[in-house]
Amino acid sequence: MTTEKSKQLFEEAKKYIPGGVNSPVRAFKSVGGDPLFITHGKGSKFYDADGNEYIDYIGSWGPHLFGHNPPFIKNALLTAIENGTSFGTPIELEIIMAELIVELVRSVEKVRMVNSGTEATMSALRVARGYTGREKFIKFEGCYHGHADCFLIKAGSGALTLGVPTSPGVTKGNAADTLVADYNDIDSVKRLLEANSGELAAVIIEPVAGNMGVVPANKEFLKELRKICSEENIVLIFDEVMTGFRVAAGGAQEVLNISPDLSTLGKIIGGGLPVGAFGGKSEIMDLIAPDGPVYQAGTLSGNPLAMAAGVAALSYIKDHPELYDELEKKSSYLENGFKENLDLVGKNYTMNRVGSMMCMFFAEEPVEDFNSAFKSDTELYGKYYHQMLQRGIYLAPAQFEAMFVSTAHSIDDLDKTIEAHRESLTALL
Ligand code: KE4
Repeated sequence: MTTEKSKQLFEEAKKYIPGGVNSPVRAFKSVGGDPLFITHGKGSKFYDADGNEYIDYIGSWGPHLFGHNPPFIKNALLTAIENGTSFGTPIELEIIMAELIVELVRSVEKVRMVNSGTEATMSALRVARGYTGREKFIKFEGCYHGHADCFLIKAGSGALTLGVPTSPGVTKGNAADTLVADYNDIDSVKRLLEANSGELAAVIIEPVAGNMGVVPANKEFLKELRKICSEENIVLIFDEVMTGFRVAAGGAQEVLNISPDLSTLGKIIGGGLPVGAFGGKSEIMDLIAPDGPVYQAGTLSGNPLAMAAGVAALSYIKDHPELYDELEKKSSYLENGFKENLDLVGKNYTMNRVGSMMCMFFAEEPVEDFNSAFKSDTELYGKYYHQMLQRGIYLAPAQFEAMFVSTAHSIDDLDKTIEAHRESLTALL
């Protein structure tokens, strides 16, 4: 299998684009080799510039719950484009989108559309600060909430993969208001609370962490976190950019039966187009301009094309709640196939899965927080990655990410993936 065309394109890209990519985690830095340039996707598969076919498990890092280019999203876009691309005015589709989010995500009473997950989390934190009049907030080591300065402190995903969890360029002043606790460790939260009494505006957390690999939050831990935030009038923000509409129609908060004060959303709600959103209690959201003093804005927020794709995606979810049963069956099938392979090669690598987001860690201890995730053998992951790629399986090019199963993945795809997994481990170990 040649990837010569991708190599040529990558050399060309590096002349004009930092690192040759528009998002670092795509660059294959942690797994080695050159990234593949993809030309098109259909269903569970996409194809590189040399014509190689891959069963795709990144799904654009989460958006493709239904696989690549599902007809109902493509047709919605083709219809919308006939009317133009953007007006910078209110459009009816924004109302339909907001109604769908309010209907499907139990804690959201009002919602503002933005253009990325980063915009969603930075805006949610700003309104939490405006609402409480406080400045400090708590995040958790290994969680990733996008690349706003205040979140690039001990962050996950690409920041962790590239070894810069705390990025240069983030000022001391900014970092001073970011307090970092340990995931699944309520005592670490209580210590920060005690040391910063009355100064905390918010706690932001991925209710299922997907940016240090997949690490589910312990339900008791989250319930205690909810209790503390309610008692201390701290705004609890669930960052559901990845988990929203992924682990359930109502996100992780539906599965956990815990309601945050604010939720941030992205990925799936754009149907593959750039969309983010933040929403929650009206008493908080009503503080946002133009009715309230907390400023937040966006030229292309609520863009007609993005809304058309997002409304198509969320309408499909609303009309087909059974899709989550299908995803659970397929994801469990894949997980069990991987576990059988691990038994075959005599390895007890940790498999974490929540619904259709899953991760195999090259670590034989349980992975419940950043420190245990960080013990993974990332060098071995890199070798495994290329073994799978050579067999036509495209995983996240980094250990500290998630793999996603879509409704488009067939049992035949899963069987091929399980076989490639078995062959790859056998070749490596
Ligand atoms: P974006 O700004 O990349 O749209 O969203 C940031 C974000 C916020 N919150 C969570 C929980 C997220 O997972 C993300 C983005 N996820 C990564 C994948 N781990 C995006 C991939 C990338 O950086 O290219």
